[in-house]
Amino acid sequence: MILHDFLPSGNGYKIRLLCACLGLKVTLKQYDITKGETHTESFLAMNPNGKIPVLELDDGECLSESNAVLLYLAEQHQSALLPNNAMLRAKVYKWLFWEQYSHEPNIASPRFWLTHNAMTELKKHMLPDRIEQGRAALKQMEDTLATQTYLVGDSITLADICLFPYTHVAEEGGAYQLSDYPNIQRWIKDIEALDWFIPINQAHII
Ligand SMILES: N[C@@H](CCC(=O)N[C@@H](CS)C(=O)NCC(=O)O)C(=O)O
Repeated sequence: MILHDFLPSGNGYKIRLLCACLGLKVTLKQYDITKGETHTESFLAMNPNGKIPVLELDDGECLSESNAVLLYLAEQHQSALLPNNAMLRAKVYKWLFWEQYSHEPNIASPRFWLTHNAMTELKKHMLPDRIEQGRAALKQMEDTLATQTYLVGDSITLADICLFPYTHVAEEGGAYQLSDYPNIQRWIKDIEALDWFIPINQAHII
């Protein structure tokens, strides 16, 4: 498999983490999204949305949307990261959908604007509201992690693989302080201690 990716991307890192956890061999092909490298004709043929990550399977089929890729790989490998129990599975879905609407736009986007010189007047105007919503999102994770080890109970699931990437770098850009969220800090340390863990800037997976 080939993962079309950009190393600082949390969306790409979700898939790299899952491949590391499942022991899946994947080759990274990197694109500089700051130079528009995902808007070429050949890239748009893989993902008309012009965004990494895209997972290219061995038969040439391409799948985009990080959380769809997580679900596909976990199902293919019948991983316990996607529980069989219908309610637990639905709770995993809940966090994946929540991430795309309530977490990623408020935590990942400001990080990118602030660290990649991508601030515009419009984004400056949007920033305070995004930060307020980002703090509310982190508070929801903080409260959940006060009573359980992981986001869906006491075993790691896809919900944690999905939420870890942008949460652990939330401070980059200066919009958030993780010291305000001690349960999240404990959860980050627990995930970093897992034997298959790889850091966000590691291009070689297994
Ligand atoms: N909802 C998508 C978001 C993907 C996304 O935002 N990708 C960004 C990098 S993290 C990108 O490729 N941006 C380049 C562009 O929009 O030109 C997912 O979860 O995969």
